[in-house]
Amino acid sequence: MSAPTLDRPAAPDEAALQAQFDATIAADHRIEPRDWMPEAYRKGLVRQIAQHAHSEIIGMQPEGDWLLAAPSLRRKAILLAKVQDEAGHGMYLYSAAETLGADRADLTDKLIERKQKYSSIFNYPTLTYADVGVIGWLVDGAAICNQVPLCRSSYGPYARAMIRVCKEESFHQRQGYELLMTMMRGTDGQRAMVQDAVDRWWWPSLMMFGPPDDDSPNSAQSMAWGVKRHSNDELRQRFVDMTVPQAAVLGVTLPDPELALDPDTGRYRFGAIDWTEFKQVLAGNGPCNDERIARRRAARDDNAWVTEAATAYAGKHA
Ligand code: FAQ
Repeated sequence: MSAPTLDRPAAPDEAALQAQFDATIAADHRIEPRDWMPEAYRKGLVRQIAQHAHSEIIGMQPEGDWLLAAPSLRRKAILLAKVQDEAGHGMYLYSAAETLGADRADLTDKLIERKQKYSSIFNYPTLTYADVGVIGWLVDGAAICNQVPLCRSSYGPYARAMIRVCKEESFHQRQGYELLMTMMRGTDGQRAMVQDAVDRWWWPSLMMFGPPDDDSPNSAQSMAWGVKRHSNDELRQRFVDMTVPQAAVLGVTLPDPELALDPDTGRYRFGAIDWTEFKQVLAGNGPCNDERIARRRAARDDNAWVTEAATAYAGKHA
């Protein structure tokens, strides 16, 4: 440490800053943007928050495909509100990444150049309106399971963004379940549509929680820093335990013959997940990867003039 002068106290050295950071984490207090943080913590957060933000923005596409074909004005209004909410979630999350020094346009470029990921789940197509209900029930249900613990994440802006996001996701999950309930009270054809959608979305929903714990390179450090609070497998298990009784009430069969209650643990055992499919989707070879990225690229390029105009306007008023 350099000698203090009368004008300016010496900056604490890195070891002291690290000790202060460690103490904040150990006390389960929040790290805020103005606080010193290790570079690896900052980079890890940008990685996860950007992946999360991209997921919200790309996640508008599968359901957005049904906006013009919703079966009634009521369903259209609900879906429109939901898709708009996802855009809002993306914005809160990009703002949280900006507090870490990331640049929003740069993050979008990295998404489009496939240098950053978004959730595997959004690379599957929505073939019928039942898919809208199943996305609400299963995909938003999985997102809630994953994200409620993130409300206690060690990084303040991320944790606070998650509080509002989770409240909105909870509405999304309920609208999906209500839509499916309505369809299940309808015709045989509607019930078959719901079952078909459940068959297609169940396994990809389980993959949303990420690779198994013994193959998850980021989990240990992320949990030590209090960014993630539970492991991928623990959250996946919670989701299964929560969802199986809901499927029974709905009257659908989950497509896993090995799904059974373990009387010793009170939790549901389930079959093996196809991790080869997961890796293929992450590598860009899922059913809709190319389409999703192409549409995001077109949105960026076609609307560049809006960004330019808004930037010029803001510049004039600065
Ligand atoms: N898809 O070491 P881990 C939503 C990547 S939002 C794609 O276990 P980590 C709302 C992972 O990034 C859904 N990539 O990583 C909605 C890492 O790659 P990297 C998104 C995945 O970070 C609903 C590598 O694999 N939610 O649904 C996936 O500790 C309806 C190794 O993995 C969030 O992002 C995957 N499924 O744990 C919107 C929640 N899984 O970065 C519209 C916040 C893993 O090293 C409609 N994120 N990867 O290149 C998280 O909780 C964590 O980041 C995990 C992954 C759990 C996703």
